[in-house]
Amino acid sequence: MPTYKALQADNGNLFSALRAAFPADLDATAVETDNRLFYTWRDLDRASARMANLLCALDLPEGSRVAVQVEKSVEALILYLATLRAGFVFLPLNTAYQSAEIDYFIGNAEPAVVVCTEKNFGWVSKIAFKAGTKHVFTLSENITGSLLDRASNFSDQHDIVRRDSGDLAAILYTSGTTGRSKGAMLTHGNLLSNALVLKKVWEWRTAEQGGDVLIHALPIFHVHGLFVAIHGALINGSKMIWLSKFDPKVVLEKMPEATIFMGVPTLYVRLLAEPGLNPDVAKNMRLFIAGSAPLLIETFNAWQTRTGHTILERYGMSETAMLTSNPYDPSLGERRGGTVGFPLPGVTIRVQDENNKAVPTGEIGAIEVKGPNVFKGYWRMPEKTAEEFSTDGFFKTGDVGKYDERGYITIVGRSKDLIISGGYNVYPAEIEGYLNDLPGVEESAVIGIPHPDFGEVGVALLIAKPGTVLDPANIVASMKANLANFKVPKQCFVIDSLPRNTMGKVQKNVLREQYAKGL
Ligand code: MLC
Ligand code: AMP
Repeated sequence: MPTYKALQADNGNLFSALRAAFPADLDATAVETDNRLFYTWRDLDRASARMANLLCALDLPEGSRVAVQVEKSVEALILYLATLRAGFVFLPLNTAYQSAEIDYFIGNAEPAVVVCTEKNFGWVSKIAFKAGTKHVFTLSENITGSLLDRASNFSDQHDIVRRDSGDLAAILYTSGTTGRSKGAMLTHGNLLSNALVLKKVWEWRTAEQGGDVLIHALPIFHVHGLFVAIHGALINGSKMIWLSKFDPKVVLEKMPEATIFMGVPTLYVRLLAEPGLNPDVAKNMRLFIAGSAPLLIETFNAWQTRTGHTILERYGMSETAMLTSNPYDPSLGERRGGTVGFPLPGVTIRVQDENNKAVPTGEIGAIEVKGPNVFKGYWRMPEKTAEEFSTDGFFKTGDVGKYDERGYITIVGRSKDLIISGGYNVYPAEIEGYLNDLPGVEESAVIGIPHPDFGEVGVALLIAKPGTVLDPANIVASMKANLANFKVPKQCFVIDSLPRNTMGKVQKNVLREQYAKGL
């Protein structure tokens, strides 16, 4: 009888590769949760089969999007796997998004299926049905909801739907410096190539090699928690300790049972604030990985002192998954704090000047990338896609950096006007657009300033219309009611005028200097 691996080998569906990597012992624990639930590999297989059968029974057109805004749970992970295995396109949405934001994403992506929490069903389903979505299911973190009820009627056997590596697997929305959010279209091949390359360079250990155990403490609606962490564990048949929410005390409690941890810099800052962080608690750990935002050298050094481990920093983005990594294997070089390491095998990175010529080593320029990990383009935005690629096919990341003489890359800034706060991206243009539409606001500028916990946070500067008095507290309340909470600037000041250059452009660098110590 042909083996499972042989049967699936010629299927480009990412789930096929993940499933083939499940360990031989399907009754071993695949996921353990913070409330002591244990899911075996067989559970993941059967539950994703049931959900995939449900999705397939809906008779959806090929390429249908499944938009999901639910709290983190193992069932949400199973929904992701089921969407892949049924051959549809997964569209994860941050749980902080409010109705205007969800209205845009659903209107733009036109998903055939929307899954939301039971609590939000009223307003989300209204938006979805208005946009033409036929099926709205619920899924709540306490393992209830119509999705699970309906799926329970289906078989737990399912043949993985065939997909080519160039077919879409996911759309991740990422905002732009101007205009609305863009959906980055990632293929099965993009995601699989990245998972395989990270397996190799981070030397993940399969069950047969003693097995890695990952503490999964990140949200699962962005590249870091959804792809890097989940694919990393699954493609190695490694167990995950699944935390519904990041809590430094729980991470420390679980650390002795784990070997790998991944976090945005804020997670490391918060762990360092715990007196219980010491070499003993981290003695079974093999690897600490950081990314999504710049890791301060102070954090990198403090981690070494407190745990004896050197954090491995890597760099990526929604459009490309992971691009670079510091070396895991010391024979390839040390992990250099303040750098994001070398381009991953198969990924080409160049640093260009404003005339599109490569800058010499050590000089700063625009980071551009080419490789099997680079996305297919922005959903229904061919012109925007064309703008973001060079004529010879490199994607323009919007990050600014340099190579050193040993080939390490350092990111020194961004040409895109973007604030990265606690690992979440906040686009000033979006917040300014909202503020400028408020009554009494003449104009506004949103800037990022350094913050000890979130790395960077937003500050809003407002100019009132003549004869109007603006109340910053009311403005903050209005933003909180309408925007995802992490986007709301931590402070709001009403000032007389914005500094401008001779071209009339607001000088955000001047404002940043002025307000750097604002909090
Ligand atoms: C929460 N708050 C934030 C915030 N997170 N403010 C600014 N920036 C953030 N990131 C605010 C809320 O608005 C709220 O304020 C208050 O903090 C408490 O909210 P909370 O939800 O209880 O916060 P907490 O659980 O402490 O969350 C902090 C966090 C979280 C760091 C754990 O932000 C997080 O999980 N970040 C990880 C993001 C991530 O996964 N990024 C990967 C992107 S992928 P108020 O005023 O409303 O009470 C990517 C590519 C790559 O970039 O390379 O990986
Ligand atoms: P996103 O679009 O949410 O995926 O965010 C991607 C952006 O996060 C990148 O373009 C970088 O600006 C930033 N980023 C990711 N990893 C790092 C890192 N290690 N250091 C600095 N910036 C990073």
